[in-house]
Amino acid sequence: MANGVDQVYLERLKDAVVRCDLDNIESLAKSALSAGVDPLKAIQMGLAGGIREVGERYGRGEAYLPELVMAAKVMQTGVAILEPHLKKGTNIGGIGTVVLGTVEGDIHDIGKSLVGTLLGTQGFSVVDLGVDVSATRFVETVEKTKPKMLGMSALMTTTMISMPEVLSMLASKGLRKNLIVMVGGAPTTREWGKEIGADAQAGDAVEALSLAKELIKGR
Ligand code: B1M
Repeated sequence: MANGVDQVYLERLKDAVVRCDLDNIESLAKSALSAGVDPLKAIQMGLAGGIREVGERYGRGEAYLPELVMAAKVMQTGVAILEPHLKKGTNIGGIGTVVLGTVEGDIHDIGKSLVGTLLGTQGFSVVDLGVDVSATRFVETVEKTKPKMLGMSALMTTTMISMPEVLSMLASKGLRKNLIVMVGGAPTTREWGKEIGADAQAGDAVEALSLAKELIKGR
């Protein structure tokens, strides 16, 4: 739950993304930190709320691509100020390696990067392959780095369909058995995760972190 001061900042951050206010986002994010707003809350409930709103407008044809690009830039600028202040755990890098990437044909990286950052602050060693990652590259990286978990992100209904391809390529190379596979991104669901044979699907970065910890503990 957000208190009154938090609520004011969360609204302002959200509003700054919706209005594409690149000039003031840095100072606003810094003021939110000085006022004691939790940086994760500021990202998830403030900035991300704004980008979702712009995305919905875009989906309804009420906003255009340049606005989407600009709003994403505002969000990324805010995230860059807030991220270094995310609370860190004590076991940095010690829990195990996670290979992470956005699937082929998809260049959305804000949510995936947030998942990576959060895992990184809480003890995972993260190999972030970036965006537009081919199935072959995912599989080769798993082969090389032997991670405990592979995480795939997709933001589009048209790109999430490459997730099962990665899973079957992993299986055919005998790499699936000891690997936890997590999928995520706005169009993915629990049902989708089950259908394609992933071990987990997470709706946001906080859930991704707790599921990853739980699954790794259970191995
Ligand atoms: Co794009 N875009 N976009 N876009 N964009 C969507 C996804 C869309 C739903 C907008 C809409 O129409 N309403 C739509 C997809 C429709 C579909 O499904 N087919 C869309 C489209 C169509 C496009 C283009 C095709 C537009 C065009 O060029 N005509 C194009 C695609 C290019 C490509 O990929 N090939 C495009 C481009 C862009 C921008 C570059 C402008 C920008 C991305 C900038 C960037 O990432 N660097 C952008 C943005 C910003 C969006 C929306 C508005 C917001 C995405 C975002 O950053 N959210 C998006 C609408 C939406 O999602 N509602 C939209 C904030 C972020 C914190 O949340 O990414 O959901 P999210 O991540 C969350 C969870 O999903 C979860 O945790 C994260 C943090 O809490 N999660 C995981 C994510 N990955 C996970 C992995 C896990 C676990 C959890 O485990 C591994």
